[in-house]
Amino acid sequence: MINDKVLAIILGGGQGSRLYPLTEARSKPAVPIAGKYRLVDIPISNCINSNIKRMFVLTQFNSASLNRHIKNTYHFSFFSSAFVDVLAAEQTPRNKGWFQGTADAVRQSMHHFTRHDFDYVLILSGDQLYQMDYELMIAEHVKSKAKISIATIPVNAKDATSFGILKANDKNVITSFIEKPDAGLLPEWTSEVSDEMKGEGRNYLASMGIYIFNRDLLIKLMDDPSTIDFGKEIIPQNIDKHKTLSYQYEGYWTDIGNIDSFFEANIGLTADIPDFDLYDKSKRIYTRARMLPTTKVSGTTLNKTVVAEGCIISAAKIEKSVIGIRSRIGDESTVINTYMMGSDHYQTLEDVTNPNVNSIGIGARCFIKNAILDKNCCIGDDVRINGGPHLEPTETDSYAVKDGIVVIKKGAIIPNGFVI
Ligand code: ADQ
Ligand code: ADP
Repeated sequence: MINDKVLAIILGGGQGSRLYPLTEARSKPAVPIAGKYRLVDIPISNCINSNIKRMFVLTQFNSASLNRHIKNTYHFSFFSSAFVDVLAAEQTPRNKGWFQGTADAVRQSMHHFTRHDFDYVLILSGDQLYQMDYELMIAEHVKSKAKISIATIPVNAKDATSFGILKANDKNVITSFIEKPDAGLLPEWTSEVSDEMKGEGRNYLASMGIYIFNRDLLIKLMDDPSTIDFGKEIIPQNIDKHKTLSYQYEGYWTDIGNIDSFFEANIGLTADIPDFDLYDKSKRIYTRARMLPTTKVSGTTLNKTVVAEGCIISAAKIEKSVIGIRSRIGDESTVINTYMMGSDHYQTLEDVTNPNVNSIGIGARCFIKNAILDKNCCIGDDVRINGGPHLEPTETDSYAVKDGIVVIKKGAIIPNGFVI
């Protein structure tokens, strides 16, 4: 089977601080999403669902929570060749430290890959929300005898400046590529897209940052240490030299690399029919099996809300929110448009009733709107958090405001009556 010849490399994140403060104490792939998953579960699940069984996750630093999550989640049969290995940037006599960019990350880890038997490398981003069958893309790549393939998606002019934009001929071979063009250049970069996409104003073909390379070519390209990034150097420098295919995808796909898009993607799960479908058996998203008890709710009006396992909720109202595992929300509280990640453990009954111990979760009579509450936060009673564009960007020890969204840091203690 062709997929046995594929090695997947998941780019887990650079030094970038776009998801800060969620990445203050953990590496990006370990950031919790959708109430019970981690970012890295998305590309790993897509690989498993596409019958790709060998995966490396490249990360800038070795976080305990990422290793624990991978170790506790992805158990493969003793008789299977499947694995998920985390490779953190390491100091060696040749490499002095951090990965400088995406291509540099792959270059520095090349010696780990070449030990394996493979013909194709599938390179994936670690911060995108989508469900894609890579098997189809690999089949197109092999059929067309391309050396490189790039998954592409039509986008509108507003988004086009944040992506690699390309043009392809009628055989889907890429003829030109520009990384994140200035708005002024856009008129030269429109493509022929389907009527449906045209109707939505999506006239530009963007790179999804998902690449297939033939093994020999990747090894050769990684020999040149001056190339740092795929989007900035490797792709633009090689489309003329090696046949590069555009594999067009029109399903749901979104980049969740910053706080704003991360927040929107999570809250998007509360829609009647979410774009990202967690309820499709054939596209299952895997995560750690935790054996948590059921969620208990009393006296709460829940509207368009997703609640994970093991929660204890007695709030007045929760609306358009994602409530993560083991969350506790107290009497008469209101939570609107909020992603609460939940907690790593339960406190004992004595702790919960002891006024001298901070309770994990949201206390009584709180009002929380437009916020992300990282894990294990202790929000006291009568706290008011009202995020929105009226708030200036700011940061304290316990919270940050980014794009008007209030992010309460992991384990932060917000005292009774506090107002943001
Ligand atoms: P960006 O997303 O801006 O554009 P980049 O910052 O290189 O590109 O990130 C790509 C992926 O690699 C992300 O998952 C990121 O976290 C990870 N990453 C970045 N630096 C890394 C490092 N040093 N070590 C490990 N992982 C790292 C890219 C392409 C565009 C394309 C968009 C689509 O360059 O052409 O349109 O992706 O999202
Ligand atoms: P994150 O990546 O969200 O920061 P971690 O993976 O580091 O989280 O922490 C989650 C793990 O920590 C879980 O395995 C949980 O069992 C454990 N844990 C954290 N704090 C406690 C605690 N106070 N008591 C028991 N277990 C804890």
